[in-house]
Amino acid sequence: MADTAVYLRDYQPFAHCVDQVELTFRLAPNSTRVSARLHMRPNPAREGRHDLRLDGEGLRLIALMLDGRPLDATPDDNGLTIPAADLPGGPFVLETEVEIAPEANTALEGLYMSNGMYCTQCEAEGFRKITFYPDRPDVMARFRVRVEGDAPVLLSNGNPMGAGPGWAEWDDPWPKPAYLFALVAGDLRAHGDTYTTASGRQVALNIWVRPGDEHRCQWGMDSIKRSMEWDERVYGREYDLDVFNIVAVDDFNMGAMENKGLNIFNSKCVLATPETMTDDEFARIEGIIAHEYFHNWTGNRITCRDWFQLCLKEGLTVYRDQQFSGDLRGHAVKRIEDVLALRARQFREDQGPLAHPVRPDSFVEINNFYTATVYEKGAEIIGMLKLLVGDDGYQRALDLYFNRHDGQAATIEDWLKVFEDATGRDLSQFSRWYFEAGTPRVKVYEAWSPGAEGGVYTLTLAQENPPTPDQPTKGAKVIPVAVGLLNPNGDEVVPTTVLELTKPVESFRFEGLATRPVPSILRGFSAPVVLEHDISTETRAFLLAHDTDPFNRWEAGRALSKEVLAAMVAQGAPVSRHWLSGLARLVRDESLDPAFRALAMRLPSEDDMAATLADAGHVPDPAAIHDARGRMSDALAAELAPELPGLREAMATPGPFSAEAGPAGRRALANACLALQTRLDGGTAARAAFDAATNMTDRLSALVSLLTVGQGRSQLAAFEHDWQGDRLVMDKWFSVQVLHALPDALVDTVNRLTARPDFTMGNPNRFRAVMGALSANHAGFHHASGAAYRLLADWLIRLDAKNPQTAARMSTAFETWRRYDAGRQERIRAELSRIAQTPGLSRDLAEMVGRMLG
Ligand code: 0A1
Ligand code: ZN
Repeated sequence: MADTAVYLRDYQPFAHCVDQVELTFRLAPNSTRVSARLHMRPNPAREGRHDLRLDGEGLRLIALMLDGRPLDATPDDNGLTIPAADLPGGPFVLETEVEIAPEANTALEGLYMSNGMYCTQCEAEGFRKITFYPDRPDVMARFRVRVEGDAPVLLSNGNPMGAGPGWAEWDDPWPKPAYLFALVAGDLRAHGDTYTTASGRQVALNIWVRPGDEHRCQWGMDSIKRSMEWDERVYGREYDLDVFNIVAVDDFNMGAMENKGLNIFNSKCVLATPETMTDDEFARIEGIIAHEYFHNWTGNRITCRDWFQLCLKEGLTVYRDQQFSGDLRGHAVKRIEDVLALRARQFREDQGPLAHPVRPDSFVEINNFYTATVYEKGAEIIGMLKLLVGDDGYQRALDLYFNRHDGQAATIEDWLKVFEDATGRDLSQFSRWYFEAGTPRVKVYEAWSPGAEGGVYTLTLAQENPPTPDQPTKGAKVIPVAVGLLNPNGDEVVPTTVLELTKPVESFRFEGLATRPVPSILRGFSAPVVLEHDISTETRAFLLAHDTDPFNRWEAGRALSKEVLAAMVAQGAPVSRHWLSGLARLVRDESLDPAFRALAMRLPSEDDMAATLADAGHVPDPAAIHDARGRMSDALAAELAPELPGLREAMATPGPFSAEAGPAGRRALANACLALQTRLDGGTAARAAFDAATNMTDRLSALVSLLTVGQGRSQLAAFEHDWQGDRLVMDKWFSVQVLHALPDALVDTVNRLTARPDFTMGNPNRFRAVMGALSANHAGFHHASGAAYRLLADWLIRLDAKNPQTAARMSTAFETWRRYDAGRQERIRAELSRIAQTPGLSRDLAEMVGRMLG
């Protein structure tokens, strides 16, 4: 399919303004009628008279009227044009009536049905599948919505204006773009509460769920209230409607959506009880609820001028949700988790064929740009800005942003300008972070000259900005490098200082030092770069033992683990004693947060190791990585063997379950110990733990510990027996079997699971549970036979015909293909080509595969 790209440089304001939208929905699964009255006028920002172009896809036009008179116009595949000659020079009312079929909508964009319930997903361009409309974020209008249908609950954005049997009306006083429109109708039950804002506004809070799920809403409700309180306290932002509704939907392409006053959530991202969800999931739910809630200001009140500016709302909102979770759950552990995710997803993207700038300048399908780069690197850029301008500067800039741009559709240039105006800083060089793709590399050189007055330590930093698709050369970036210096006893002699690297190479002097210091560089991961610092294993072990910056302490252990693993894979080296004793000491250190100790015990993933080896010029061998990683775990288990049972006991969390960070961290450490114990005791402890577990965290950990050593059949059966009626829990059951299948057994495992009647492509969660795990099982996916590549490609082709968005997202499993040996590369290339040649392939998947093939 020869789809053309959209370019940022072609942006023009829309030729008309929409002041008010009145929508009426008459719901029916196969023939929903949507009537729209658009109150419009020419846009004074565009001179002259212009045709009116409305977007519209898959709509059956029934009636079209202009100022009460029928109008004759024929839609094309993408919309409807009303010639300028047919329009009056001033304000006018355009009325349309269309018919759509939500039940036939398997793409889950626009209005669709999930388990008998109507729901919508309009971001990015789904509203055009509901009615003819200028479906672009810079067209902001007030919406009034009437919903008619036989469902007991009928919801839309804004405040309720009235309801009766079979109808409800909603009014949203805040102008918004169409992508924030939402409608939900179904047999739903509310878990309700209220919140009083700082200025005394009473807000009704509801989480709407299917009957029977009411008891799974308490954590979500607590998370809403925490988010509201935090945004008032930290950013001075209050909620601005009488109601805040969240709806849990089973079939949803993404995590959740920030529709004004009516957030729609994938049920997996909001419903939780201790019996059904793990601690990690509780934390994730809290973070996603915060994220969607925070969008009310950063996304809804101030939205994006066009989709190239997506990071304006997403990067900032991710940054805010990370701050929130850090405040609630501890900053050190949160930062480590965020950096792990950044490296696993964003670095992987930024260093491969799908690399793109945080603010791209062209796209074929915007849904393909909801990426780790736009979201997570977008958030990192904000963290860097805050470091550079300081906490006060950041606060002044944000206050100015909200004052200046409230009610507007803004750009990255607007965003940078508020920082310039609030702080006086020139950000033109810094802006490269938004416009240039790729992960910068920073090399470190050290020099030491002793002297009678104290020695001088010089740190030289050199940056390199590697080429990425369409961007062969780049300028130097502004890189904040947070540095601290330790003396050989481990005392901090220079506290954390932010060095600003702005040139290709720059030196920084530290004077008056008694002894040669040990540097701790890039503290807190102050910039999203690859740090290249040749230091000895002893120095890494020293930092692991002494660094006063918790992030860098963890980072030292991580770097050490990778070095050891790389040597084991590439040179057949034995497990290093340095690593073993350093890590064991940290695990035993009771002064440290258990969550931190658990994170330190987590070995680099196989994918991460493949990336590391490829980066060092080796061709990664997935089977060898898998084996070496197993041997490393065995060695750690042997090292800690005598202490494991005691450690687990010490980490017990008696009393009622709590998903807060403290008890969750203790469970994480106890379960990390159980995983090691299982490698030694033939599964005795894990079987007992599985039987004794009273929450999903402990139960699933015990099951995974067993699966990892090739056991757990009867536990899988018990798990299935207990949870077969629960879709969200069964997703875990599907997923863990695939994720932990032995490499040779992976394809058979997937085939066995997909043959079950409860495997369905229609539910993205279930599809991802299996196919996401297929590609995450590194050694199995990259099995030399290529069978797993073929299997995934087959399923992506099948899914694409129904749900292009999710198929395209999941195709990123192949993005690292150039890392591997010629045989594997050839096999993956063949699968990508086969996908590309599939007749009728979606624009979504075609774009992704085209970019990966390069
Ligand atoms: N804005 C949402 C993410 C989102 C994007 C697209 C979707 O469907 C195509 C759904 C959700 C967020 O950042 O949470
Ligand atoms: Zn978002």
